[in-house]
Amino acid sequence: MATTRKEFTDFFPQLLDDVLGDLASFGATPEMVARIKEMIEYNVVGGKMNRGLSVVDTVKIMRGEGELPAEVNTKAMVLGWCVEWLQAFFLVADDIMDESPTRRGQPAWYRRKDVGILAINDSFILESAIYRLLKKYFRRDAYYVDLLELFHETSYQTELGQMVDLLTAPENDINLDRFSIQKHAYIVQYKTAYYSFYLPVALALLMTGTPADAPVFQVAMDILIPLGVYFQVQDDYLDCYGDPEFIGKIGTDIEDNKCSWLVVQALDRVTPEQRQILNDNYGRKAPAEHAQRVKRLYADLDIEGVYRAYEDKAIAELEDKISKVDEAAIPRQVFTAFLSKVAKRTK
Ligand code: DMA
Ligand code: MG
Ligand code: MG
Ligand code: MG
Repeated sequence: MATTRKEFTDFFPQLLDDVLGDLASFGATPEMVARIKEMIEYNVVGGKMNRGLSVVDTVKIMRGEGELPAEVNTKAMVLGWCVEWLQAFFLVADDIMDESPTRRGQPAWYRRKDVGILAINDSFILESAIYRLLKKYFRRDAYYVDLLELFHETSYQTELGQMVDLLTAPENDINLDRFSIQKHAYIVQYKTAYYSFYLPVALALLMTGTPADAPVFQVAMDILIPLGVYFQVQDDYLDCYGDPEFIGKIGTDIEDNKCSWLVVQALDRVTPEQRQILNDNYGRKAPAEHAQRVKRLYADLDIEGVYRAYEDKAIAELEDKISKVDEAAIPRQVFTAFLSKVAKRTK
């Protein structure tokens, strides 16, 4: 049975207590503890939790379903929440860098009057909490160092992806030549696919006793990276076409001059006149007419239709890849469970 959001959420207070309790040994005053508590609750909870749930579900599938023994369940929950903590770290920083007004239906953390630039340091604290939890629950396990390396390497991958994402989108310097399908592919693989898709499964593999150098990690990577790329293409699509009420965030990719999948596809199809329109309207923070003009151009090029065709093809290719996985190495269900959560998502 797949883990429910309630089971997963019910585990959170224990981990929050762990992180807050541990602050005493760092000389934290009650005021510091209260602030960190508020910061963690604001940023770590409230998402879809698919990444965290996937860790627990993958552990269940790897062990052959059934209820997990209490100790295994606890460890899987901790790793799942560590992925959610990592996500919170990236999102707090991402919203500052993208100047996003909202996240998960509330003001982005840095937008709060009592936070502002402190949000940068708060993102570091969110990251550090991961290593406090790993130490508490895993330091005696043979694979502790493998967990640490995996979190470190995945963070590095994400940071490199974020760097290219931002370098490709300078303010007040519009140059459509910077955008390309290859550039987009690098950005989404690095900024999203590793931490959102490969990490949860790799953690579950380590937890269930897979040696860190086993070939199955590459098998998982070969499916989860394309799945993650598809997921970020959806995110780019929803930035423009999603309902902000429903997705909990207001899109900023056009205004931010982002190398989004939509603009890359548009560039592949524009006439010279249409390219000029893009050139004159993309990447402008204000007035809103600029972004509106870009959206009209997307409509003229039927970018939504291009997206739907891409989506069908991506799903078919992933299903084909999954069908070829050797069940003896890793159950296909690890991947089908993931794909079914992501395919045709609207949030
Ligand atoms: C997301 O990129 C990547 C990370 C590492 C948070 P994004 O800015 O498109 O995400 P969102 O649309 O959620 O702001
Ligand atoms: Mg963003
Ligand atoms: Mg971003
Ligand atoms: Mg986005």
